Amino acid sequence: MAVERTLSIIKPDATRRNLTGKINAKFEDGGLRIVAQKRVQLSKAQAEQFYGVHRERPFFNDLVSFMISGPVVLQVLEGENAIARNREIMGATNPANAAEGTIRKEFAESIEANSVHGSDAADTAAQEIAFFFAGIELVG
Ligand code: IDP
Ligand code: MG
Repeated sequence: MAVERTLSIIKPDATRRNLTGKINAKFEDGGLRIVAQKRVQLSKAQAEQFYGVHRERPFFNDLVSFMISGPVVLQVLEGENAIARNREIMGATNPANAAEGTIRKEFAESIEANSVHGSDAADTAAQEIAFFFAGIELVG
């Protein structure tokens, strides 16, 4: 196993309900370290670019509106197998399918307002981290 970094976003449904600390505890209890974190309001252009891979999907416009409906917490998580590990801690995209104890099972409101984003592979993790963080912000 290798130490990896992955991008996490605590989404507006969760920041609105003051769940940042509870979600961070899931990451830390799951063996991941939060090595960078900042709370921001995304612009429409940033959300569209970030989710550009989903541009042709029917839910794209709603997803962008949701992601700019309130502040998000951008994070870099680090640990052994962090990319896959974070996806396990998050749970399935649709909370109806998420396993017991996962963030989405416990906190998600819907398939769209599902509380967290996590990178899905090494290349997207590197791209997504670089999209939101400068090298100087990553101290490990
Ligand atoms: P992921 O976040 O589990 O990687 P993706 O398929 O990459 O899931 O979708 C990105 C985000 O788009 C999801 O987290 C969710 O917020 C939203 N989304 C995905 N599928 C649907 C859908 O069928 N309806 C509404 N929103 C969706
Ligand atoms: Mg995804």
